[in-house]
Amino acid sequence: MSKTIIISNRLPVQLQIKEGSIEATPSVGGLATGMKSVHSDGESLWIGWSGLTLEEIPDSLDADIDQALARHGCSRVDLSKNEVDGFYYGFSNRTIWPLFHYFMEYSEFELSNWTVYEAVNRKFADAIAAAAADDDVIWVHDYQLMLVPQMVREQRPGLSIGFFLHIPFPSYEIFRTMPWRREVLRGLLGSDLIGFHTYDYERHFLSSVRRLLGLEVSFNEIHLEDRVVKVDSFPMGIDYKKFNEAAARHRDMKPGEISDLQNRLDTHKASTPDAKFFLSIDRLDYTKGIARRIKAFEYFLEKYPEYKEKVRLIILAVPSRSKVPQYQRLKREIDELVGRINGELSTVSWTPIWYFYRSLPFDNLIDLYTSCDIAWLTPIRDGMNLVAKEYIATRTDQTGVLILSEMAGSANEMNEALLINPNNFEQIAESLHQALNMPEEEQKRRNAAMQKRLERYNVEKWANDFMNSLLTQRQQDYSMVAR
Ligand code: ADQ
Repeated sequence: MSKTIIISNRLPVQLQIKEGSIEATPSVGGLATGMKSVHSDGESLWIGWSGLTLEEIPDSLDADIDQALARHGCSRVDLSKNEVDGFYYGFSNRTIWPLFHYFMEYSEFELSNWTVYEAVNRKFADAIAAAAADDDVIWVHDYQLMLVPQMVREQRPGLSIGFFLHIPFPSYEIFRTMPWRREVLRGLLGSDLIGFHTYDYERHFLSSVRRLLGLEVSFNEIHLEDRVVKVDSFPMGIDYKKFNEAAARHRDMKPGEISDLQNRLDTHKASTPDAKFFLSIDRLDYTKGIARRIKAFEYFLEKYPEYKEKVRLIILAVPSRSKVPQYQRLKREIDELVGRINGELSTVSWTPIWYFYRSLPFDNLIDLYTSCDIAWLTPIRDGMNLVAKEYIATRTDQTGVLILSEMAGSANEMNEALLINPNNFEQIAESLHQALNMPEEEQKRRNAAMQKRLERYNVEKWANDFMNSLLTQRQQDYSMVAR
């Protein structure tokens, strides 16, 4: 029986060395949850980096780590500290990430980082080639591993290979500025199927393939000498049931089960009956537009001073890539903005911004989703944005308003949200005002439509659609060869 091999930069388990022994706990991230239906024991293998560098792994624990990972259906690719620096912090997050999110001025084109990126991609490809049986299906994930499909294809031409990009694919004019643009395209074209979140990203990719490689593209197929590569969009969903049911349980909680955070939120609401909470949740990343959102909040309070002491912005920023200078600068900027605005506007009974810089447990995430009247998510660019979908899924009574940036992939599927341009403060202020005054009936109508869609196009459907499309593509390729 053929198995599926999933490959991503990080494995879906966290390893920790505690008192000389190894602990492996499953991670709760979107990809890990999303792939649950594909990564069922025995029929699949997940290959990735464990999160520990070679220097951090004592020889004495080598075998224990392998065993711990094997119990979760995982196998590791080891990276040295230098490789993590050049491949992950370097090329992936200082070249590709900013460029693909249209932050051209942040993109660094360092040959030394590119060389490490290539070498690490080869490590992953070798690990796949060594582990794969002839009829296995390979699913490679994301921008850290764009050369892997072709590197595997060269060693194992018969394998069925799919690739999914979780971030935007930029327009040709942006993409062409990268010195290694053709190498990256050729790397991706080792796949049988390439998936994107939206049709726009797909279109940008096809345009780059046509213009940079001169290949024949018909509709959504690229014709190579010996194969056809299919390109398609698969908008990623969420585990709708998990969020919806967690919110329902949350609603029925007994007093002793309520978290400190929830108690604080409830106390504030009780003391100011018409108080409203705005919620902002993201990884701390310049693409998410957090600093601009805080400035827009200040602008909103200037324009509508009657909301002072009534609205509160709750910001949850999850620490991310803190070794990259732009992230450190952004952290300082946000700290300063929050400090200044709170310093200038706070009163004895009101702090306009509550700011958490940490990762919160799932239950606290549900506290926030269910307690906040307005989710305000304004990325400058975002491949999809799952937080927007999660917020809607938790609104069991269907109240609540989502204000969402047009620049998030999820805006395509969430037309009932208030869609805004994250650079337009005027429009944002009007949307906040509109959200605060939206009749409950209208909130429910909008959310019901979105919930229906999210429930149907959940993450399991996303994974299954991709896998089915990959399998169909493979069969077509076989029948072409047979002809
Ligand atoms: P991210 O940029 O990480 O993902 P997003 O899609 O919003 O962005 O996913 C974040 C995930 O982290 C959500 O599932 C959320 O629940 C979780 N999370 C957020 N805050 C948390 C907290 N404090 N504690 C614990 N968990 C928290 C990238 C792309 C996106 C794309 C996804 C999936 O940048 O555009 O949607 O991949 O393809």
